[in-house]
Amino acid sequence: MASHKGNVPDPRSKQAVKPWCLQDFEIGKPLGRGKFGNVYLARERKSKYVVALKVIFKAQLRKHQLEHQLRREIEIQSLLRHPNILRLFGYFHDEERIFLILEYAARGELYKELQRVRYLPEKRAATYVSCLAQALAYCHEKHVTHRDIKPENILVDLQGQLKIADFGWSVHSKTKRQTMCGTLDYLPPEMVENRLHDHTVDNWCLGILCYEFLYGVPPFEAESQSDTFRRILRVDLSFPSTPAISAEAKDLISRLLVKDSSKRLSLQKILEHPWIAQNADSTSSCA
Ligand code: N15
Repeated sequence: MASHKGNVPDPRSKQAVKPWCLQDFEIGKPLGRGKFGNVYLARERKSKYVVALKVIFKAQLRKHQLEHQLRREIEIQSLLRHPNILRLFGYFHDEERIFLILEYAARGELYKELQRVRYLPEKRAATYVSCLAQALAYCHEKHVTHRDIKPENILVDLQGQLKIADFGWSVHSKTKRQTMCGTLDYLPPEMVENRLHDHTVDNWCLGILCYEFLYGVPPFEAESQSDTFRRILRVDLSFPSTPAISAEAKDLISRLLVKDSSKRLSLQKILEHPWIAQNADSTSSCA
C-alpha cells in the first residue's frame, strides 16, 4: 500500500488526495463473520496488494451505540506501528457501511494452529512470548493497554510472525469458547473482582497465554464460569506432569500469574528471564 504513486492516497497521510472506495478493491472469500459485519480477503486493484477488508454495518453500530468507541479504536489503531501488531492501513465508508483496510495474515488464527498441534515446543512458545512481550511493551509506551491477547485475538502471517489483532469488535469466526458465553480464562483477578486495573493486566494475560502454549489448555479452565472465577481469585495454579515442561518455563508462568498486580514480572524482566533468554529464537525476528 505504501508504494502507491500518482493520485492514489498514501494510507499514512491524514489528508489523502483521494479517499479509498469499494471500487478500488476486488473482493474474495470471507475470512470471518461477526455481529457487526464480515471480513473478506481483498486485493487493491492497482497495486495488487492483498488485504483483509472488514465491513461494519452502520445500523448495527448505531443500534449498540458504538460509533464513538469505533472512532476511538480507529484512532488508537492508526497510531500503532509494530511488526507484531496487525496494521490498520485505512478506512472508508458508504451510506450503510464502514470499511476497514486491515493487514492480511495468510496463516490465519493462532487458536486454530494451537488446536491442530495441541501444544507448542518450548522454543516456539518462548519465541512467541518474547515477540508478544515486545509488542505489548510498545503498546504500553504509547499508553495503550489491554490488547486482549488470547489465542483467538492473534493471527499468523506467511512468515509465521504473530500479529495481535483486536477482535473486540468480534467480527471473526466464533470459537467454541466464545460462543459459550465468552471466555473468562484470560481475566486477571482484579478484573474478575471489577477492581481498578492497569497495564499489568497484559502481563497476567501473557502468563495465561504462555501456559496455554505449553499445555494446550488455559490454567484455570473449569466446568462452570463460577469455578473458573474461584480458581482465578485463588490463583489455583498447577502444572500437569505431561507434557513435561522445564522448571524455567514454570518459573516464568508463576512470576506472571501473581494476584498482586504490582508484583508481576515486568515486560522487560520477561525478556531477561532465563527461559526466554535461552529458548527464544532471536534470529526469527519479531522486530
Ligand atoms: C477499529 C479497529 C481497527 C479495531 C478493531 N479491530 C479489528 O477490526 C481487528 N480485526 C482484524 N477484525 C478483524 C480482523 C481480521 C483481520 C480478521 C481476519 C484476518 C485479518 N487479517 N487476516 C485475517 C485472516 N487471515 C486468514 C487466513 C486463513 C483463515 C482466516 C484468516 N483470517
